Amino acid sequence: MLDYFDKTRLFIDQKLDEYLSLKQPNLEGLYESIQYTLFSGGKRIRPLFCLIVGDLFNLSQDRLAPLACAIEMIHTSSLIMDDLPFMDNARVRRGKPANHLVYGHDVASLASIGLLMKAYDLILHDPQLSDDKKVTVLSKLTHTVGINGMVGGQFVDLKNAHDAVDFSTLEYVHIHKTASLFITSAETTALIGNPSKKEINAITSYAENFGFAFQLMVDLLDAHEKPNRIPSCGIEGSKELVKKHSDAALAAIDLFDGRNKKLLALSQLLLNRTA
Ligand code: GRG
Repeated sequence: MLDYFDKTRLFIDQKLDEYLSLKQPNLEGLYESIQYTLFSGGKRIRPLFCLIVGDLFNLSQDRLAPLACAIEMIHTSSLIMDDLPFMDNARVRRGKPANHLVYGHDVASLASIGLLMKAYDLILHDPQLSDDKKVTVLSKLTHTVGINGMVGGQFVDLKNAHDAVDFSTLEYVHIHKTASLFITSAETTALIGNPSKKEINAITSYAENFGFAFQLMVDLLDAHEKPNRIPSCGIEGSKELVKKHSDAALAAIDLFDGRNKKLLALSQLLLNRTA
């Protein structure tokens, strides 16, 4: 299974490289900044998620490449913006200096917006998607990034950055900032495969629970730096919550019995991480 993940990551990297190769010499510095964060060792979970869900609906990796890469571009765009001094003010991302410390705040901001727009552009120009599907996918993506999605989640997170937050605020932040992009990765992919109502509900429930558990895990791993992001139930309570939501995620995909091994493996891989 690890072999499958590695090969699929390689495929995603090749496609990202293809979609974002420099074509105009005067934009060299902008492309460098984009590529710096896009190829700095991200785990590629969201595009992997797309391709694995696509497998359930017999959608080939080639067919899903634009969507999978668009979602990784949105994710990368959000990381570059999140690290800026007026946001999370992070100096390090994936063990390397944050984008703005290498390329400046001006270029990093443009790289973030450029990547976001490139994501939408990829979907708009995907020759394998019908116009109807393009509208469905784009409306889900724009909603996910927008005020009632990642932007809203980030806003609530920033405004409570120095306080211990109650559980419903934490839940709002986790669902909007993090789980929403997982949910949309899974839902948009499934929608391309014309799922039944039961199938789409199962996929959504998996992604929602997985995304929530994933952010709780990230916060547990970061507990020494950001202790106020641990729910009031404490470290042990938080670990139980991770277990509860990962169990719920796995239960949701029982429906795909026999075909859900990759989704099971992906959750195990991520929820058992120690770094
Ligand atoms: C410009 C798209 C966009 C959004 C604006 C800045 C912002 C609003 C939202 C920030 C959202 C954010 C940074 C969420 C954190 C999500 C998260 C858990 C990131 C880490 O994900 P991994 O572990 O990262 O998948 P890698 O490094 O593997 O790619």
